[in-house]
Amino acid sequence: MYQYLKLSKEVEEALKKGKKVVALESTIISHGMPYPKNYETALNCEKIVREEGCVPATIAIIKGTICVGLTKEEIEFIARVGKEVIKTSRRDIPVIVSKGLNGATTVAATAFIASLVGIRVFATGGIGGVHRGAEVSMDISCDLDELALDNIAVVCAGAKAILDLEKTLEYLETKGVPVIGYRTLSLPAFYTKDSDYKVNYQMDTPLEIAKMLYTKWELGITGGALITNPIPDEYSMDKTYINKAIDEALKKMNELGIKGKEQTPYLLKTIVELTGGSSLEANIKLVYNNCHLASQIAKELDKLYD
Ligand code: PSU
Ligand code: MN
Repeated sequence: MYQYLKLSKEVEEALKKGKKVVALESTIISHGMPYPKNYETALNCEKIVREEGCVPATIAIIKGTICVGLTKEEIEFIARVGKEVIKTSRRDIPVIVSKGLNGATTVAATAFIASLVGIRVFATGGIGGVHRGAEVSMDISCDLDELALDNIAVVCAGAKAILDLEKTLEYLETKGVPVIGYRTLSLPAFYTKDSDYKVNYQMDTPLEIAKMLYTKWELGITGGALITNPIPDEYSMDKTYINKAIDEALKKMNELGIKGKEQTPYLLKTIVELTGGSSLEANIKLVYNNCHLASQIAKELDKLYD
C-alpha cells in the first residue's frame, strides 16, 4: 500500500508524535471555488491550522501519487487548473492512481486516505449528502457511506439546502454516524447557522467532542462522526435570500440535465453567480471557522491518546 503514498516530512513527523494533524480536502479547491480565491483560501486554511498548533495535511493525487501534505506549488497547481483536475471520490482513486493522473479528493476520498495514515480529524466546508429528489434519482453522495467506514471526525458547517437535509440525517442514522452540533442543537445549513432539523447531540467544547471520539474508537465502534459547526453569526446569510438562489440554481441544473458528480460543482458555481459572490465569501468564512474547531479537537484528542 505504501508504494502509492507520499507523506510530507512535516505530516510524517507530526504523526509519529501524535494526533495533532488536520486533514484538508482538495475538491473544494478545484471544484468548490474559483481561482484565485480558492488558492488564497487553501493557504489560509493551512495557516489557521498551524496557528492553532497543529499540522495541516492537504490531500490530493499528483501524477498518480497519493500526497498527504502538499507543497505551495502543488496547491497552486490544483487551484489554477481547477475543474480540469479530476474530482476524485472513493471509486475514482484506483483509476487515477494506476493511470498516473491528477485527482482532487472529495470528502470521501480525503477521509479514506487520511484515516489510512492515522489522521483522526478533517476540516472542510460542506459534505455531500442525499440530494433532493433522491427517491427518484438515487443520488446519494459517497461521502455519507465513507463516514461510516473511516475512523475520522469530519468538521463541516452542516449540509447545504441543495441537499435534502432530513434524508441526509436519516441516512447517517442508518449508517451509525453520530451527528454532533457544536454549541447548537439545530443542524447548521452551511450558508445559514440553523435549519428546521436537529442534530443528534449538542456538545459545547472541543474536549467533549474529543472524549466522545476517543470512547467510540476505544470501544471498537469503527467509522466516523460528523461535527457540524455553524457559520459564525456575522457571516450567516439571510435564509429567504439564499434559499431563493438555491432553488433557482436547482431549476437551472434540471433544465440543463446536469447529473452525477457534476451536480455539486455546478450548483456551487451558480449560487455564487446568483448571489453576486456573497455566497463565496460566506463559504470561505465557514471553512476557516471549521479549521479552528478541527485543530482544537485534534489537540484534545492528542492529549487523550498520550
Ligand atoms: N460542498 C461544498 N463544497 C465542495 C463540496 C461539497 O460546499 O467543494 C465537494 C466536496 O469535496 C464533497 C463533494 O465531498 O463536493 C461531494 O460531491 P458529490 O455530491 O458529487 O458526492
Ligand atoms: Mn452524487
